[in-house]
Amino acid sequence: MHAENHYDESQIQVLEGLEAVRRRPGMYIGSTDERGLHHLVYEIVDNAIDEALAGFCDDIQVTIFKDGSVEVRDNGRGFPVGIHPKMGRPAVEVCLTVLHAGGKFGGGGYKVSGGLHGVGASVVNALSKHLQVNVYQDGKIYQQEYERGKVLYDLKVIGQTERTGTTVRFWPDVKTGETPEPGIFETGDFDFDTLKVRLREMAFLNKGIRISLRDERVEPANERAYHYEGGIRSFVEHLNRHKTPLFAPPVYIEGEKNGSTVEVALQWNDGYNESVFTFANNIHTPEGGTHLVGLRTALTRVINDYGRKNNILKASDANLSGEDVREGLTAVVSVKLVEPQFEGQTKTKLGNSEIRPLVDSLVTEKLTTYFEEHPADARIVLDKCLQAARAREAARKARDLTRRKTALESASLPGKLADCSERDPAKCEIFLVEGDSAGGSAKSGRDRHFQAILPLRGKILNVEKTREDKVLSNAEIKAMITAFGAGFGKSFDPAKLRYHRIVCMTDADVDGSHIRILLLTFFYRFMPKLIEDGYVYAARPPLYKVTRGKMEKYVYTDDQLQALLDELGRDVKPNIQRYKGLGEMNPEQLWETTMNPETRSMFRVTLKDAIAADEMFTLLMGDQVEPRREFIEENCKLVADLDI
Ligand code: TTJ
Repeated sequence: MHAENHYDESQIQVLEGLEAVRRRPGMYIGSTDERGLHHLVYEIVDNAIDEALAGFCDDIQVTIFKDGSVEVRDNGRGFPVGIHPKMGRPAVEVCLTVLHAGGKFGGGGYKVSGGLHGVGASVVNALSKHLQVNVYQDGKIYQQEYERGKVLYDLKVIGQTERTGTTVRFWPDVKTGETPEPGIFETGDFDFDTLKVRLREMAFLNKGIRISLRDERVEPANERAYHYEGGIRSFVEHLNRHKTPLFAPPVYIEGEKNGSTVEVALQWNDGYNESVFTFANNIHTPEGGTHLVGLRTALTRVINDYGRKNNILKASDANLSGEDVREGLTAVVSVKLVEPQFEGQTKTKLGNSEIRPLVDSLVTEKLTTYFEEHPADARIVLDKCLQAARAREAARKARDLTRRKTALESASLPGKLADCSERDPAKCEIFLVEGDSAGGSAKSGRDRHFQAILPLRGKILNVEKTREDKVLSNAEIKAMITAFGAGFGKSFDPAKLRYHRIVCMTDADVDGSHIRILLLTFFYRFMPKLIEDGYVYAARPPLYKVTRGKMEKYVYTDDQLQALLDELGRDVKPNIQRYKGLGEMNPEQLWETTMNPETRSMFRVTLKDAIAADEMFTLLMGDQVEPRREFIEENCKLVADLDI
């Protein structure tokens, strides 16, 4: 009697808990858009990763099915099926129906708090219209199913098996427009590439685990498998794969203290960018934190000490700055700790203070040893840092010049700029137009009240292959910085932007898209917030004008053209004008097709995440010609990546 009451009560709590998840899904998985949907997969995979980190599983398979479901399968011990003493139900059922229950079975290990991971498998269950779990253990296959978090039947044995492991398959609850169950997610469309990138990252961060992804929605099925014995060493090699490293393989540093583990891999390349990615408990921490500070402090100290000791830095030389020693550095820091504290605006900054001295002392000791044992590598790195210091001094002078001009405000606006009269930045647009003739048409065609035109001459500088001082002395770059009015680099301030829409207006051909990429590369490296905060757009000029009698239509893609021709029928011959460039359009046409907010179509440029973006710009603009050519040839792919 007493036991029964207790059971009822806990069941009511369970249902209330999962109901809360369904009522406010955003609180648990961040959002109900594409991101939130993919989060369901990561949450389930995290459970399997924990079993792998405990040393009992080395294979995780993820499958996307035609019916919209995803399955995650591991070869661990199999989730416990015994009766949970407090809940009086099988442990696996408790894990899938009680909020935050997951960790309680693990006993030790790295539990994630904050961020969005680690909310528990029950959250996935609550947000799935159906979920099935299979446990392979002690020769038996156990199974249980749920509907929107509610148990459909008691855990049962459905067969025999030789293997052990856990398999979860779930069907996300997607909005259908039907009542009474309106659904949770705006979309149920899993993106293979998004999952691929994250699962590969997981394989890098957890060495030795094989993680595979299979997409059965296409025929033949699309498959990828990731398995890195080198862990984050392989990650750094991967990030540098289109660059020219100064030495190989990457330096690898590993250590442990009071149950926290630290791994660092680093390798310089001959480029100018810093690509340092930090993780805590497998969660990317783009806001940085104590692990990043520890690495930076150690790097600056070790390199300066080595330079002094070996007389590479002379007594009259100033110390190398942090920026100098990080020029061309690619590094990954991964820490795993028992109680991570996530801070910052997006809860992606590691706060644990004990981690800073731990990373600092490990890197100091191991990197010093590496330099002593590899003096030739040390020499190349120090020469690179010294060059960076000299270039930075030159850049500072160039920057001061640019700044002094910006201080003069409108008086120093570039001469080529045809500004608008409106003063409220939120209403203003600036079109960056390739070539003088298109610039001329745009100037006459625009609405001068809120649209400004900045014509850009010739090729835009490739900032990926140019040091900062040269970049800042380039006329087109200077014109953009002054016209935008918000500065650049660390002092970039979006609050000072003079236009809230910055529109790249280039020809609809390969050259045009190349120029657009050069512009985006400049924004990404010198004012990344411009892209992150959504100020950058790509105009979409038409490819053709089709006329027949009085009918006149602008066509933006080859598919559209085909559709229109089909619609018009075969026997009638319309007149098809192909636009080779913006310059061929008269001002009225340019206004109508590309600039008039009522009739134009344009893309906002977005970047999925920093690692993918960094890779993309390196690939597009870096030293290695072959991959870039391939990429530009597959141009539509670029549009898919960049434009939404
Ligand atoms: C817990 O401690 C006893 C042995 O099993 C440990 C455990 O949690 N194992 C475990 C959980 N392995 N795999 C999972 C798991 C895998 C998937 C795909 C989904 C979920 C919810 C859990």
